[in-house]
Amino acid sequence: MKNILDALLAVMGLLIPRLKKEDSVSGIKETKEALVALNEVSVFCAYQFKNGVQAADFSALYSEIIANPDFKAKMLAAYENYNLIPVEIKDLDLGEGLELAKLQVEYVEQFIEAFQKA
Ligand SMILES: [Ca+2]
Ligand SMILES: [Ca+2]
Repeated sequence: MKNILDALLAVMGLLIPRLKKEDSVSGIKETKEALVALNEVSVFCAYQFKNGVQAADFSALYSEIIANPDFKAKMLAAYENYNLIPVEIKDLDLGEGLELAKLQVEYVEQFIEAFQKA
């Protein structure tokens, strides 16, 4: 599985710069930050919800945001300028779309790991 993902990521990495349009005005910074935050929270919840969903899981998420500076920074980055996301999506070219897909593929392994660990 890991080899397939690595190969896929390598191909995407090669294609992305070739598919960017010159007239693309806005990048995908804000969209990427939001996607990262969504994935980080989802991976965290995948671990927490393993034994069913309890109220304590949400306070665990809160504690994680407070206690883990890296996690907190990702949440803050997602919140900052999130209102620009629709503009970025409207200006999305194929290369940028693929870049977002690549980011998502990079998380697949973490999700598999989260669901496998009992
Ligand atoms: Ca942001
Ligand atoms: Ca763009």
